[in-house]
Amino acid sequence: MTTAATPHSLLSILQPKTDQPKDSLCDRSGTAFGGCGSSAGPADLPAEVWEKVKNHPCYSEEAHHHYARMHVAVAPACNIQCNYCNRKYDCSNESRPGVVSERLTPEQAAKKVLAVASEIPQMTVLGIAGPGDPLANPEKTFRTFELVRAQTPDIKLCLSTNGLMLPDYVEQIAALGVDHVTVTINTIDPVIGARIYPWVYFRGTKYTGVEASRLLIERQLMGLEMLRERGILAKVNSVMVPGINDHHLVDVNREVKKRGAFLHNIMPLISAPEHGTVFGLSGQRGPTAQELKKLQDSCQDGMKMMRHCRQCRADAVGMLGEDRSAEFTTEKVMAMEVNYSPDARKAYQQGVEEQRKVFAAERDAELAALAQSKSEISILVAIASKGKGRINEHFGHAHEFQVYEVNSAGANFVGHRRVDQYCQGGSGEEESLDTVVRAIQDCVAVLVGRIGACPRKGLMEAGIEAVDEFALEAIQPALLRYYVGYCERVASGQIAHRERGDAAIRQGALTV
Ligand code: CLF
Ligand code: SF4
Repeated sequence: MTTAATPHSLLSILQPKTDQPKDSLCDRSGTAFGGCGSSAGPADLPAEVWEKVKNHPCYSEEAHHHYARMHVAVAPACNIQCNYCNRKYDCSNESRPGVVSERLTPEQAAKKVLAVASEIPQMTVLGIAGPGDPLANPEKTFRTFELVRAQTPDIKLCLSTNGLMLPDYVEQIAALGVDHVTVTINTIDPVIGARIYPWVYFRGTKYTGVEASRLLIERQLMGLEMLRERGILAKVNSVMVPGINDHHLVDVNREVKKRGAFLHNIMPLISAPEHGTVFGLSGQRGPTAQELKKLQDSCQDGMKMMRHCRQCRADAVGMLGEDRSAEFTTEKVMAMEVNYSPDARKAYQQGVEEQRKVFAAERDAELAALAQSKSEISILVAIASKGKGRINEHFGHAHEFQVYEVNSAGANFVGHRRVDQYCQGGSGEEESLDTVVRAIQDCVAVLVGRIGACPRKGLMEAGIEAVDEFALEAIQPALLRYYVGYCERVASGQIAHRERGDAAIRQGALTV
């Protein structure tokens, strides 16, 4: 289980500055906004790469505030076994454990893509990510891509695989115009692999132990190189399993970088007995929020790190962090009158691009002002947002909080924290507030669209300042302005800056 530090009381940090411990001065390991990570912008990337990532919600952190993806669950079979997976559920390489998706035929899937594209003009990417492994179901996967490519050419095609069969299908992937492939690589050491993968089924033979892992790793790394040779953007997902591959993932990062991976997504193991997985039943814990951040930080030198993954379900629809799949069940989709208009979609997306330019200009203005700051302080701040890059969610309605690290170099996305909604049936729940506090207790503040007096008081007692003065504003500029004000209050002695504790990544069963 995760460990949670005792929250500081905000009242207790309203102390004279002389109380400030020396080690509370932040490190400056956070990097400048826009210059690193998947928040990279057009100035940081070759033009052809920027074209591929600019509206892909997974390959660009900044794009994920504005664009949506959808998955179609056409691939039920799998050819390996992972110790964090229970076959009753979706592939845990990209889905949270405990989630079951509705299986579709390629024809049903193609109709669903058309329906979603008509209703959600910001949906730009179709991904196939399970519920098993897409390349263990090649006919269904490629037939779906063919149908979608023919009917909706403005939608990018994306694939996520364990990599075992990637070398065999890379030509077909390239021929279909799939621009983005994710390979889940948890280790490059077969001995470590034997603790994660009990078996691999390859060309009619079942391999076990170290031999199975060696085969899988060879095929994954070979597949990665083949993708690079064909100019296909590759992302690597790794599941961080404390005590098994956590330290080793730095080596994985180095090797996948060498082989041309564009982005590395280190995800936390989500493990609980109710998932019925080997790890869940053996008590294997997932990482804490700060353990995950520390590992991601140690890997980001020269490599783009994805930190905004939501470990979505194999039939997810909508912006990352929201799930609209219930609006697009097979029954509803088959009954829908579809009105797909590429021109209407294009016009909507042009509007989004205009908005992004405005936000970027506001952010740059705040960054220019911040450049005068000599502060060494670094803080984490949580955001309540329901999309479009704004602070526009009521505290009590939030299913998740987005966490940013802010220092004098800028504001960087650190990750999201899933929580129980505080307002359930119109009234606040004390237990839900506890889960929110556990999830964001490494933050000094939460910026919200609105918040009531009770949760504001509860947060303050936990040392977290609730701030609604930036309601509806763009996230990045607001964070920078909050930071400047925070440093001024510290400098004037109004508050003392202290190190916060760790925070918990939610482990229990998740259904959306
Ligand atoms: Fe889907 Fe994956 Fe493509 Fe994205 S998801 S196949 S790359 S379109 Fe994205 Fe979801 Fe994380 Fe996957 S947030 S689980 S990384
Ligand atoms: Fe499960 Fe995915 Fe691993 Fe297959 S690749 S065993 S579906 S987590």
